[in-house]
Amino acid sequence: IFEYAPAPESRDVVDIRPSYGLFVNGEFVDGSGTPFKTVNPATEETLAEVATASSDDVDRAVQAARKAFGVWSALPGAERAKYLFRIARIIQERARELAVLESLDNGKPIRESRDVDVPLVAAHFFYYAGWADKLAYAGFGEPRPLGVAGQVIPWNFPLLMLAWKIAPALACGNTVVLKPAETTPLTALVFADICRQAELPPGVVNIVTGAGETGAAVVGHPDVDKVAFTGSTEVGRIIARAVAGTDKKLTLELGGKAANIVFEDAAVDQAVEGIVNGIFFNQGHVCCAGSRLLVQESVQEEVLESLRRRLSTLRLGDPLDKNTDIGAINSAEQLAKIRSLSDLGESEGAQRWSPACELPDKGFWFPPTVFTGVAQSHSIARAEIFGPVLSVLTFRTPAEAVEKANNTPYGLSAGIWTEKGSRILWMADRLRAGVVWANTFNKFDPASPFGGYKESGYGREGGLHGLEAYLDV
Ligand code: TXE
Repeated sequence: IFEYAPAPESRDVVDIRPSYGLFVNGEFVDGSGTPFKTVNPATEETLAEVATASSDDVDRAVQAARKAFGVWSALPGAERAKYLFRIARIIQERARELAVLESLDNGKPIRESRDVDVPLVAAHFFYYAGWADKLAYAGFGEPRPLGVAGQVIPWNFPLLMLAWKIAPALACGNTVVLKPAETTPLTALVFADICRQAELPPGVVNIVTGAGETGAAVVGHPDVDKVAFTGSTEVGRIIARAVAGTDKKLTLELGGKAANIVFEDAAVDQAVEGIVNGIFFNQGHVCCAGSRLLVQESVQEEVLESLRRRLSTLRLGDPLDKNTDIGAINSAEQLAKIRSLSDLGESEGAQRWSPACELPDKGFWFPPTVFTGVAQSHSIARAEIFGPVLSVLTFRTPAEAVEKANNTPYGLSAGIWTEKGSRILWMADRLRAGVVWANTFNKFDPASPFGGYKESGYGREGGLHGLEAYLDV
């Protein structure tokens, strides 16, 4: 499963067309809304013009999915599995193209899109292909697909979020209308081409591009049976309201403000790697990012000193350079949000530090940033910044660590660094988070369920639990 494509050297491996249409009923078609531009956030150059789906276009996509549902849901699971395996293999074959395009449209380092995103995308299709013919043995009684799934995804892991949503939906026999984020639509459209290449029956997967209005049209369409959303808590609330009082099923995966908790007995070098990976992976555009470091007071100085040294070795720059650790911020809007929350952190009294690092003239960039002297009441300890910004707090006892870690409206993930196994279990029992990592962070596996407590949403994606969202029992 984890066969990597050779390292991509340049953007020559992708053939970006000047304009892209919607993917409806197995074909690329024009949209009736005003097209929008998608830009490379590292250079601000326009990559392509992309169609906007109006509510009529969304209606056509939903009708295509409805029609395809009859055929797709009637196929034996083993037949659906063949398509999913085929899609997974084509993703591997086209891995270089997908990784380069993902880095161009999103700004993430190629090392991440090549070694993390794209292999995980293929792994999710392999994993759910394996379930397609075993649902009846998995404790679901007589499992029945729900119908048409309307799925709206964000820009931080464009292809991976698509895989999390489409792979389980198809394995269970549902059909899909998916809307990618407006700043990162391109890999979803290449995925549409992969569906064609795999000869997936027309209408089983439909991709409608556009902004929030297009997403609202998908969510609000009366013939959509299930809504799955990943994105901001604000939009999650709007969607929950739109779905309330209908018979649609809903899963939400929203924001986070995870605590990464380092005890005095932790292996410091390993913990520092985990802190760096926790908040600087993907420029911190990660819903489960370890954005709050809780470090035990007795080792605070040692950990911070080692963290500063490590951060001074990170390389920020061209996402397509294989040596780059930190790429571009996805959009001007996101950069403005990161800047304003960081400025607020400073004005509220926390101390700001970044390693010496030159930012390119063009594009959207923000240096890795660490705030110390952060109090729980500070905005940077509460709000999801969704950028490369770490807020450091301290604790003395395990009980205080639990209390501080849980002092957030979110509950998506948490990390624990300690050599004591009993402490890991004690902490994991008390942390109100859907995922708790021990001596690692941001580790994903298609067999593991992922999802939040509290304002981080509800429902699980991944693993056996990820199937529940797409089945009636
Ligand atoms: O998210 P939005 P944005 C958080 C993060 C970030 C903030 C804003 O803190 O800074 O949200 O990001 C579609 N009906 N996360 O503005 O708006 C939209 O087109 C239906 C956390 O990008 O929630 C896009 O496809 N759909 C997060 C998707 O929703 C609507 C990932 C997400 O966009 C809609 C991203 C509407 N009314 C941001 N309005 C995570 N949990 O990983 C917008 N959309």
